[in-house]
Formats: sequence, structure tokens, C-alpha cells
Amino acid sequence: MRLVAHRQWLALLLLLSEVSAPVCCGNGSGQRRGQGERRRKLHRVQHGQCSYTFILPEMDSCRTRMDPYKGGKVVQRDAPPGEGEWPTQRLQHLETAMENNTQWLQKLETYIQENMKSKVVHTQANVVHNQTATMLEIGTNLLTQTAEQTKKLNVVEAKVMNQTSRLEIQLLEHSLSTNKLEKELLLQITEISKLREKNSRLESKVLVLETQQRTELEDIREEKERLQDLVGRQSAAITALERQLRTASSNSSALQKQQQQLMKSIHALISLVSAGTGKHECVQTHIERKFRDCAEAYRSGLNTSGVYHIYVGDMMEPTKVFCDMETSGGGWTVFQRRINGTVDFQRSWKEYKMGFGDPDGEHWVGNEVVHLITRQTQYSLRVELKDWEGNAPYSLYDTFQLANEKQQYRLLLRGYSGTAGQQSSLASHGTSFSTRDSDNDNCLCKCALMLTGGWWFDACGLSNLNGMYYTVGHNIRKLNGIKWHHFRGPSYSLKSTTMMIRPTDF
Ligand SMILES: *[C@@H]1O[C@H](CO)[C@@H](O)[C@H](O)[C@H]1NC(C)=O
Ligand SMILES: *[C@@H]1O[C@H](CO)[C@@H](O)[C@H](O)[C@H]1NC(C)=O
Ligand SMILES: *[C@@H]1O[C@H](CO)[C@@H](O)[C@H](O)[C@H]1NC(C)=O
Ligand SMILES: *[C@@H]1O[C@H](CO)[C@@H](O)[C@H](O)[C@H]1NC(C)=O
Ligand SMILES: *[C@@H]1O[C@H](CO)[C@@H](O)[C@H](O)[C@H]1NC(C)=O
Ligand SMILES: *[C@@H]1O[C@H](CO)[C@@H](O)[C@H](O)[C@H]1NC(C)=O
Ligand SMILES: CC(=O)N[C@H]1CO[C@H](CO)[C@@H](O)[C@@H]1O
Repeated sequence: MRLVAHRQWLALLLLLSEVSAPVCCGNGSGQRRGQGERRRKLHRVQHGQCSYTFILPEMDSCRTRMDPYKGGKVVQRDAPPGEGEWPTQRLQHLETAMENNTQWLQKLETYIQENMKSKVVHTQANVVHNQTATMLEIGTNLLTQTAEQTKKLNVVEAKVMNQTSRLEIQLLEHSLSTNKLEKELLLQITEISKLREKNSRLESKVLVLETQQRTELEDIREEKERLQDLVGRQSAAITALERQLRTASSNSSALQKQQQQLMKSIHALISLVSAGTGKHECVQTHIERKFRDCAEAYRSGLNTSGVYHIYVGDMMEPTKVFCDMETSGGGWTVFQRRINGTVDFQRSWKEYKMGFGDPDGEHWVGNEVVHLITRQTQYSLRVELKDWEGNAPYSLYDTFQLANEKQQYRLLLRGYSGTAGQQSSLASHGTSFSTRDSDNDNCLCKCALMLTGGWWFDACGLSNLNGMYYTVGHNIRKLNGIKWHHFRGPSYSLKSTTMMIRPTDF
């Protein structure tokens, strides 16, 4: 740009230098330029697409040159130029020069104007430049301002977000606390329902107890009546006995006579026997050994423990029982024995009635036999126990009786003593016998099914010597085992048991 401007300025200076100098030949073109080049000095300047030619004026040559044109023609034909004509020509020439000069000047002016125009364009570009700069400045200012605004907006947005997040957190906390309250409510409701259940259970228990007490009262009343009956019968018997005694004493003398006669006959018999057969002896011993119970056997001189035949009630067939001839004076008829669990005690009512097992081992004589024995006279009951630690206590009842089958072999006990607990583990107020197929206990449940075996379950009572047999190591925490509560507690299963009876007056 600057280089171009420089060139333009140079061209302008050259032009000015020619303008200031006197000009003779304005036009230098065509074939005449070739002529003029011989005489005059030409200056040409090339500028872009335009070319400028500057002609320096020379007075002498100008005269000759003018001849072939305009004024020169006329003068040459008529006459050689005189002295009077020359100033007019000169004037004309000057006039044309002047005109040409003015034309040059005009051209120059237009040129300068064009130049000025380009300059103006340049300055206008500058202005545009400046304006765009200012515009840019304004733009940048606006941009910075908008940036600040957006920053502020961001801050505000962050604050709003913070507020909303805080609110959300608070909402969450609220919902959590409501959840907790709901849970607590639920828990309380369940507790209330539990309490209600407990209440209903307690009520049912109370009802059961009431019914039990009622039945007990009835039993006591019945027993009282029975006892009164017994007392009446006994007094009658006493009076009868008194009478008999009197007759007996009066008849004693007669009896003595009879005795003497009998002695005579006996002697006769002995003599017969000594001569006779052994058949007779056999019959005699057989007749002698028809015992009612082990006590009679003992009294007859049999003092070794073992299995004996006894004849109970109207039974024609003998019953095999184990007789304990050692314990506390002997004479005990054993009706229950557990030793090692070989015999299954999970039996029906009929089996418990008729008896099962082995008299020499584990055995249950049978409720019917025990009922028939204890009906004969007043019996005592002795319960012998052994735990797995070697302790062997006993329980003794002065009075023991089993009612008949119609009365579900009801148990009657009196006068407890012994070492297997300070209190009786058997209910003494007339508990009925129950088996898995005959539920006669004082519980809404079926004790015989729960605790197994057959027993005088109360509800369900403190003992069951006919429960499951558990071997050592497996015998604790067993509710359905062989239990005697006041000896080893409610869940200890014992090692061995014996239940045996003997007349109270033995
Ligand atoms: C200059 O010469 C050209 C031809 O070369 C011609 O056309 C023109 O009219 C002339 N101008 C003057 C002013 O003599
Ligand atoms: C263009 O701006 C410059 C400075 O930025 C200043 O000096 C100059 O005069 C301005 N020209 C025009 C034509 O505004
Ligand atoms: C909310 O702003 C407070 C200060 O104004 C700040 O302590 C807190 O951490 C912010 N919370 C969040 C979630 O940005
Ligand atoms: C005495 O005994 C005889 C038979 O031994 C009997 O017939 C008689 O009735 C008895 N006397 C009395 C008063 O019971
Ligand atoms: C058992 O009876 C026999 C005689 O029959 C006697 O010799 C023995 O001492 C008695 N034993 C006991 C323990 O009483
Ligand atoms: C259990 O005892 C009986 C009688 O003593 C006996 O015959 C039987 O063999 C014993 N059984 C076991 C398994 O010990
Ligand atoms: C003296 C001189 O050069 N005069 C010229 C001026 O310009 C005209 C035309 O423009 C020419 O005809 C003259 O010869």
C-alpha cells in the first residue's frame, strides 16, 4: 500500500515539474511522435494500466514542426513568413498552449480528485476499521457484561439449588420420621394383639382350673360318702365280730375236742402217707401254694425274690408276678418294673388292663389284677426309683387302692412318706387312668399322647413312670420320659422303677 502511494506521489511530482515548465507540444502520438523523438526529449512514466508521457518544450524545433500543420501550410504556400505575422502566430501558439495547459491542469485536477477519492476510500476504510474496533470494543464490553450476568445467574441458581436440596432433605427426614412412627404403631398393635392372646389364654386356663376344682370337690364329696359308708359297714362288722368272738369263746372247749379228734386222724394219715405214694404229696403242696399275693407266699416261708404264681379274685388261672422278698421286710407284689427299656410301654387301654411284658424283667401286671388284689384288703404302695447317678430313693403310701374299670381304675392314695421328695409326685385325690386311646385326665389336652404310656395323669401331673425309656446321656430335657417330679424334676428320665404292694398290716 505504502509502496503504491509512494509511486503515485513520485508521478505527481514529475507531472508538477512539467506543468511548471513551458509546454510546446501537448500531443505526441502517431507518426509524428517518431519525428518528434528525433528532436525532443520524451519522459514516460508507467503507472498500473495508465502510462503518462511528458514532453519538454523546445522553441526552435517547435517552429519547424508547426509548419506541416495549421498556420504553417498557409504561410508556406503564399510567401515566406514575414516579420509582422510572427507575433500573431506566437500569440495563437501561446493560446493553444494555454488551452492545452488548462486541459492538463484539468486532467491533473481529475487525477488528483481520483487520487483524493482513493485516499478518502482509504480513510473511510480506516473509519470503518475504527468503527469495527469500537463495535468490537462494545461487543467485548457487552460480552463481559453478559458473562458477569451469567455468573450472577449461576450463583443465584446454585443458591436456589441449595435451597431446593435442603427442602428435599427436610422432606426426606419428615418421611423417615413418619415411617418410624408407623413402624412403632405396628409394633404396638402387634404387642396389644399378643397381650390379648395372652389374656384369652389365661382366661381359658382359669376356666380349666375352675372346672378342675369343681371336679375335685365332687370327688371329695364322693369319697366322704364312701368313707361314711365304710365306717357304717365296719361298725356293723365289729358288732358281728364281737358276737362271733362270744360264740367262739363258748365253743372253744368243743373245738379243743375237735382238735384232739383231728390230731388222731392226722396221725392216721401220716402213717398212711409214710406207707403210700408221692402223688399225695404233690397234690398237697399244690393246694398249699395257692397264694393271693407275695405276702402270703412270704408268710408261708418263701423268702427268696423271684417269679411266683398268685391267684387273684375269682380267677382260675394263676397270674405270674415278681415277688420282692427282700426290700423293707419283703412280701411285695411287684406290678410295675422298668429296668433297661426292652419292653415297649406305649400300649392301649386293653393292654394296660390285662398286663404286658416279662415278670422277670420289665413288666406291667395289669390294672384288673391290681384292682382285684387291692380289693381284698388294705394295701400299701412302695415306689422304688433309681436315677443315672446311683441314687435310689423310694416313696411309700400307707393306703393304696385301684377302683374298677368302670371308674377308670381310679387311684386312691393316703399317707405319703419316703425319700423321693418331700411331697407326693402322684395325685392322691382319685385320678383316673388314661392311655393313648382312653383320655380320662383333667386336661383339655391328651396327656397320654403328649407324655406317652398309660398313667394316672392329672393335668398332666408330676409323674409318669410308664413314659419313654431314655438311656443315659439322652435322659435330660425329656418331658415324655420316666418322670418323678419331686425326685429329679420335670424333665429328667429315670433309670429304673419298681411299683409294688403289700398288705398294710404285713
Ligand atoms: C493528439 O494526437 C492524436 C493522434 O495521435 C489526436 O487524435 C489528437 O486529437 C491530438 N490532440 C491534440 C490536442 O493535438
Ligand atoms: C482511528 O482510531 C485511532 C485510535 O484508535 C485514532 O487515533 C484515529 O484518529 C481514528 N481515526 C478515525 C478516522 O476515526
Ligand atoms: C448450602 O449453603 C450453605 C451455606 O449457605 C452451605 O453450608 C451448605 O453446604 C450448602 N449446601 C449444599 C447442599 O450445597
Ligand atoms: C358251737 O359249735 C358247734 C359246732 O362246733 C355249733 O354247732 C354250735 O352252734 C356252736 N354254738 C354256738 C353258740 O354258736
Ligand atoms: C429264709 O428261710 C430260710 C428257711 O426257710 C432261712 O434259713 C433263711 O435264713 C431265711 N432267709 C431270710 C433272709 O430270712
Ligand atoms: C433287660 O433286662 C432283662 C431282664 O433283666 C434282660 O433279660 C434283657 O436282656 C435286658 N436287655 C438289655 C438290652 O439289657
Ligand atoms: C502549441 C500547441 O501544442 N498547441 C496545440 C494545443 O492543443 C491543440 C489540440 O488540443 C493542438 O491542436 C495544438 O496544436
